[in-house]
Amino acid sequence: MPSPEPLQEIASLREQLEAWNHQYYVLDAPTVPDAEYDRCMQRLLQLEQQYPQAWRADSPSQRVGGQPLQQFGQVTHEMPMLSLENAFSAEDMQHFNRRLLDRLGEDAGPLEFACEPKLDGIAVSLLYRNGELERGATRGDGTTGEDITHNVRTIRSIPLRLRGEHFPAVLEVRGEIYMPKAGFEQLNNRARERGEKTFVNPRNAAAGSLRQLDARITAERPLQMCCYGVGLVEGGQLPGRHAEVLARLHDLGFRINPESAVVQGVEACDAYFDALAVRRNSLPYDIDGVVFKVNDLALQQRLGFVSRAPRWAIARKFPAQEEMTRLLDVEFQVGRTGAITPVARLEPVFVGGVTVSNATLHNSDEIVRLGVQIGDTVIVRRAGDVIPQIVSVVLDRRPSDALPIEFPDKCPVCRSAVEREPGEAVWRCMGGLVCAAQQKAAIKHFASRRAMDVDGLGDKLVEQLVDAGLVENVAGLYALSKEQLLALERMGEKSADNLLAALQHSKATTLPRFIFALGIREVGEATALNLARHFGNWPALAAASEAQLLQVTDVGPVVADHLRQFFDSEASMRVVQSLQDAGVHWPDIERLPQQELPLVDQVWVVTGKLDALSRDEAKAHLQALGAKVAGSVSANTTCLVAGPGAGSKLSKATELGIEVIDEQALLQLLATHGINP
Ligand code: 9MJ
Repeated sequence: MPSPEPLQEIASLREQLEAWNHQYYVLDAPTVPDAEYDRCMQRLLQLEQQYPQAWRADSPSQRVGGQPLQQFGQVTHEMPMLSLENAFSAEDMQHFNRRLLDRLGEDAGPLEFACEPKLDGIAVSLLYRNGELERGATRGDGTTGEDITHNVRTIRSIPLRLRGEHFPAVLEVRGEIYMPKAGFEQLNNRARERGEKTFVNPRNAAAGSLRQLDARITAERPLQMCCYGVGLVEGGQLPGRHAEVLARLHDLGFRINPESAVVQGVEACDAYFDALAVRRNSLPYDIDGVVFKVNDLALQQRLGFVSRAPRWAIARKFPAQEEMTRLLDVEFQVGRTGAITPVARLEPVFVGGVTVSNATLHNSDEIVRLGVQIGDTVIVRRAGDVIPQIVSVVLDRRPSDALPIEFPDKCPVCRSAVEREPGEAVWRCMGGLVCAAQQKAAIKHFASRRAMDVDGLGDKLVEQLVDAGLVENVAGLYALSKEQLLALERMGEKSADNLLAALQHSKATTLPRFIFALGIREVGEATALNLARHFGNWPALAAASEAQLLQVTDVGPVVADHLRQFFDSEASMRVVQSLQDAGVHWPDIERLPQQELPLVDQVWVVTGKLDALSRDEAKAHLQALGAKVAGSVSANTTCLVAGPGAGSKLSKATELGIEVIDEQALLQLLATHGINP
């Protein structure tokens, strides 16, 4: 028999590790560094190996997954797991409310509702007996599901033992297992790096991860569970309102959705729905609607069920973000830098709140990865303002006359050769400024608001000018005459005058705008600003060696190379000279060598949703002050800017004791350095 000390140590390590798990995965408030957690876990594993008689299924060491199963067992739910009726409009919600009041009597109104984001994951049931997790099961058909106990044990936000002492002897907790968006992206990035198959969306990734016979695989997947109700309850009492039950579940160690709210009356449900719809895409997980539940459990009992759904709940759905449609054709667009992008022409389909008839296919690798052909039925996704994407092909709907997509071996616009640099996914037209597509794109960029800001020079007009042979490059704009303009279709006297005035006006610019307007590859607004501040004037920049360019914040070997190529190109320099000859001018600016920038040597991270700035803008401003902006939080991070919806980066920063500021504080900091976005 082992002496009591190691057994005591095992018990206290288990308790400590579970407490940390709970803080980290349920409360989002880690208290110890990862290294300390890892040391304790190693110690526990070592002791458990030494004293196998101390083995327990609910030890935190078991969360890594045990021996693979041969197959899943079946579970018959003690109480059926119901589905939800759907609503698609405020009108449907009114009908729902009407039905409730018809059953309960007018004086029951206005009813109190619990509102919860409807997570798009896998519904599961967890059965706890005497506080211990005994069984986890999928919803399946509502009556029978699959036994996934071995997999749910690996999910850190699921307690293996209930917390506290007061809980029903038998408690079935229900909720949704899902994969947060960030974890999904990371998982797919890793799969892509290894040349493995990627998951279509977070829901499929969650389902695939749960359906593993080998729980060691599940253990490595970033799964979460959020609870939204109970099933079987025996030998104990729970509170009388749904929201109170959820609060109780939280006390017992479960994660519940922090967005949940209680409101009075159906109009307040609509307001909750509208507010969440706005924030939908900035939440760290996918939701497909809002679930509204009559909060009073006694009223729920009176309302009962219809067929397979409760009368007391409804799921109001957001417009779908994925729809099926047909791929009619693929066109190849040539961008400013010659990059050739395949664009899918689709049978118009209503998705994500708008009618979509184009989607990007990114590059030739993406076409291969999707295995898509012209004529295929495809699934199109449009989430928020992101450009629509094709996520997958419905292969069993492929028509017999489907055509493989052939990537062009010549530029579709100027017939120049196309090339792809080793390691790059993009093919480029080598025609440079000979290519009308590149000419047009370069001029559109030059004239755009954040570059030279030529008012009234829209995309259509640029196309007309290039097609009419009036302008070949940006310098040509300043040589345009009123007569030439008047000869264009739909160009009146007044518009011609306005355009000439706008061109004249644009000549007085700033050095950062001018650098940005040139459209040098990989030189965005932030880099242009850094270059301007570093060199102070154009001749110094144009003469800078690669080594000098590398001194500039945000400039790495690739950008330095693009810059040198631009300055070494006679054609490019001729254009710059003609612009200056035409009167384009800017004041030199005060040189701010890198060493003197206020945030030099600092590493910043930006996460969550910002209001006044986009994350990219915040990043650009920080870089302009000399900071490096990183994608993840580490011990080197100086400060984290966290907006609402910040997730794991915020936890990590808190854990590491790194300074965290909100957007307001960032704006103040920028203002003190003269940046007022
Ligand atoms: C989801 N999917 O988030 C329910 N759900 O309640 C929430 N699903 C549900 N509640 C009863 N928040 C049946 C399903």
